[in-house]
Amino acid sequence: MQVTIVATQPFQDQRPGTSGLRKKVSEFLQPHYLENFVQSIFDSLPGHEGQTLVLGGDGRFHNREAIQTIVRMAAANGFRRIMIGRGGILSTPAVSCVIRKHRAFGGIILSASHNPGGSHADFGVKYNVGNGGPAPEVLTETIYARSKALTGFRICSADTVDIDRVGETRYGDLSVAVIDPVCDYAELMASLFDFDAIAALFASGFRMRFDAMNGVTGPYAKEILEHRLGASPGTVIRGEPLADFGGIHPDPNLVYARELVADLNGPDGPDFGAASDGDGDRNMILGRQIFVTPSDSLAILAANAGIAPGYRDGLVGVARSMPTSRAVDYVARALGIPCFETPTGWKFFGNLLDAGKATLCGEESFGTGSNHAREKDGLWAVLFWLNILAAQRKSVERIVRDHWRQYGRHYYARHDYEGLDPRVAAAVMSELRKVTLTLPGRNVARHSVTAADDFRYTDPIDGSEAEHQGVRILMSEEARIVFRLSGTGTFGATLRVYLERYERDHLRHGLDVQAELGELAQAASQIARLAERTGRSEPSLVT
Ligand code: VG1
Ligand code: CO
Repeated sequence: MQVTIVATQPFQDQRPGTSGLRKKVSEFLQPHYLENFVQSIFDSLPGHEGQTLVLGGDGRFHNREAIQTIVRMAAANGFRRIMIGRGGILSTPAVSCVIRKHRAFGGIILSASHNPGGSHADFGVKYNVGNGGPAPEVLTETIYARSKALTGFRICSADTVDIDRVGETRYGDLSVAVIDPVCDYAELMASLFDFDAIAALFASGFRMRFDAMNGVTGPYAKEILEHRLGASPGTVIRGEPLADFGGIHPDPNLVYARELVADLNGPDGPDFGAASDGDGDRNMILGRQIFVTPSDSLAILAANAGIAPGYRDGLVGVARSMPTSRAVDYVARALGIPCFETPTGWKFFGNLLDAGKATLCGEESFGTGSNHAREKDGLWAVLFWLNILAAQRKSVERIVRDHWRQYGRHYYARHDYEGLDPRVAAAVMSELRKVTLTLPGRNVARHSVTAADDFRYTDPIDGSEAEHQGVRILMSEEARIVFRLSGTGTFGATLRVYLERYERDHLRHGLDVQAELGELAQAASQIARLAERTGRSEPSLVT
C-alpha cells in the first residue's frame, strides 16, 4: 500500500474538552479536519508503531466514513493491527474493555456521547490510552499543541475495508480485525455479576424496561438482558443504533427520557427502569414512582457492593467528581475507606483506579463505573442494580429509602443555562472567583458560608495539577452551590449550577426536591447575577 503525505493547514480549534473533541458535523466535514486531528493524535503517541489500535463509535452520522479514513491513516502511521467493532459499532465502555483485554496500545472512539447526532448535529473523536481510559490532560494538551502546527498527514490509498463481517483481513502490513462488538463486554459483565440470580429474578416475573435511546447500547442490552438473562423480549426499547438517534437527544435524564419516566410512574409500570446515552457510558436508574439520582446511585452501589461477585472482597476506596453530591462520602466513612474528590471528567479517575486506590467512581451526570474498565459504564450500573435487586428482593424505592434512613438524604439538582454568549459566561465565572473571597462568614439562603473557592486538584498519584475546576460555595448544614462551565458543548457556553442540601431527619426525606432547593437556586442566581448578565431568569434544563 502506498503511503501519501498530504500537505495540510493546521486548525486552531482542536482542543479536546471534558471528553474528546466535539464539533458540529459541518466542522468535521471541512477538508482535512478529521485527518488533521487524527494525525495530531498519532504524532503525540511515541512507540505506537507496530502496535494495535481499537476503533469504533456510537453509530452516529459520519461514523462509518470516519472509520475508513482512520483505518487508512493508522496503516500509514505504522500500526500493525486495528480492531474494529462490526458495523463500526463499539460503546465507550466496550472500547475500554477491548483495549484492556487485548492489551492494545490505545483506541479511538467516534462519539459526541449524549449530544444529538445527524448531519446537522454533533460528531466527536476521543483517544483512549493503554489502560482503556481517556487520554489524561497532558496528552490532550500535547495533541492540541500538535494540531496547531500540523503541516501534513499520512494516509494510505486503499480499498474500502469491509467492516460488516467479523474476521481478520490484511491490508498491506496492517491487519484489520472486525470483532463482535458485544462479546468481550458481555463476558466481562458475566464475570462481575451473579447472572444466575438475575435470571431467577426475571423468571419470577420481575419486569424491566431499558431505553437505549437509539444509541449504541441497544445491541449490548438486548444480548445481555434479553438473551442471556431472560428478560422478556421487548424489555429493551429504542434498541437499534440510529445515525441521528431518531432525532432525539440521547441523554438519559428526566427530561429527555420522559416517556420511560412516565411508564415507571404509570399504574401498571415495570418494577425497574433504566436508560443509557448515545455512546453507552451513562445510565439512569428508575424504580416505580422513584428516580434515583446518580449521586445516590453511586452511594447505594458502594454500600451494597459486596453483593456482586466481582466486588465481594470489598472496596479499596471510592471517588467522585467534585460537583457530585456527597452521599458516597457517608458510605465511605462508614466503610472506613477513602473517598477522593476529583475534577469533572472520567480522565481524572484513571490514575486512582490504576494505582488501586479506588474501586468505584461516579459523577452526578449519570456516570458510574469501577476498576473493571477505565470509562464510566451505563449497562454495568444497570446490571449492578439488578444484582442488588435480585439478592434483596426489595423494590427500588425501598432500597433508596432505607439508604436515606441510614445515611441521610442529599437533596440534589443541576441547573443548566445553555447557549450563553461565551464571553458573558466567562465573565460570570471570573466575577464568581472574586466573589468567593468575600463570601465566607456571610449568610446565603439561611445557611452560613463556611468556605468558598475555585476548585483545584493535585493528582495524588502523579502530582499533576488541574486548576479552575469550578467555583464552590460550602455552607452550614452541608449545603453547597457549585458553578462551572461545560466542556462538552458545541454551541455557545453552558453554565452548570449544582445545588445540594443534606437532610438527616428521615421524616423530611419525602419532600419535593426542587422546592427543597428553591432558596439555594435563587441565591445562586443572585450571587452570579444571572438575570442581569444573561437575561435568563430560569435555567434551560434541570436534571
Ligand atoms: C459532562 C458532564 C461530565 C462528563 C462529561 C462526559 O461534561 O458534566 O460529568 O464526564 O459530560 O460525559 P461537561 O464538561 O459538559 O459538564 V459523556 O457521557 O458526554 O462522554
Ligand atoms: Co456518554
